[in-house]
Amino acid sequence: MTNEQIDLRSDTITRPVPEMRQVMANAEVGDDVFGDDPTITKLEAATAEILGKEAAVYVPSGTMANQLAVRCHTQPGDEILLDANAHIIWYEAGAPAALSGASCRVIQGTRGIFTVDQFLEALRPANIHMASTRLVALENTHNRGGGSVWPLDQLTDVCLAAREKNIVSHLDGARLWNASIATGIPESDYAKHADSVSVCFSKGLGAPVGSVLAGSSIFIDRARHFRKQFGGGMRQAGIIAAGALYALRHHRDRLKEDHDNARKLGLGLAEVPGINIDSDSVVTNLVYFDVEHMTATEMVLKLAQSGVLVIATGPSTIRAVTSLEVDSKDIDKVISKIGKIASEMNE
Ligand code: TLP
Repeated sequence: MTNEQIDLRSDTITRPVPEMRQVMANAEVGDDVFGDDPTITKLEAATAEILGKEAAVYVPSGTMANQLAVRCHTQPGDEILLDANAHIIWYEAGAPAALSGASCRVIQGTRGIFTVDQFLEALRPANIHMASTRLVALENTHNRGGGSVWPLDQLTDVCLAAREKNIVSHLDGARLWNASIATGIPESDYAKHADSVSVCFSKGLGAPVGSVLAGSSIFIDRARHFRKQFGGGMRQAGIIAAGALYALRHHRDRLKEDHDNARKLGLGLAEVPGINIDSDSVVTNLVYFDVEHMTATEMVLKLAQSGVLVIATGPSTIRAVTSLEVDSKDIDKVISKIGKIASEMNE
């Protein structure tokens, strides 16, 4: 990656800042499979506290955190209910079926968010022919929903209705930090009625590796067993956990900058002929827009030639993600480069 490039492919591209690298280099470590890594223990405790949960376990990725939740909450043959655009369905390589023998049934939410009525309507009657719905999974913020944020009441209603129906709930909070910064609602309020919650340090928070899964102590003990089974037991991983701990302490508040930059990009793109975007829909750090007169892939290639990296998420849809790797001046450049390409296509 050259310095001239502006990388908006994801917030996963964020690299550790010098202070973070310093604390990583100096981290106290031990064998975490034996429970001996003090830095990991500290990270797990700090994260559990922020989320208001009894316990937490550090894992290599958001995917593993979600899939441990699926594995712990379901038996082979069980069914998971989730929004049709959920990360668990789109980007986790078919893991519920492969690793847990669980099937997914989708609810057509709006920007990734569904109502308690939609949830209740999706429930199956008790009948020997049917799969048992065991788990409902929610995502906040919602990635393919455009970084949308669940209204707290709506999320709470779904979790409580699920509990009443003897269905457990999991919150994919890879970007829960962004939801909290956008609304001022603490992470623990979003997590309160979910049986488990996963959060990532390697996205907007800027740590190089890692996620945490949190829940009750009994649930986390089970998750530790399956983490080992999935090959996610790490040894002196305090080195990377130190980066996550640094991110937790120092990088949450600065997510507001990413949101401001995303909003600026959304507003700027709304003025570009040939680009379709509802700029009001940009509420966190993810910006989705549609191109006219060309395919998304063509736009992605032309932008890459001009030093701007984004990804196509549909035939005419593009995602751009702001992070600590880009600043407000970069956003001006991106708007003008997209404007130039779009106007050449309109000619
Ligand atoms: N999302 C990545 C890609 O996988 C698409 C990205 O660039 O946005 N939950 C949500 C909501 C996510 O957005 C992601 C990562 C994950 C889970 C998985 O995290 P990792 O990549 O650490 O397995």
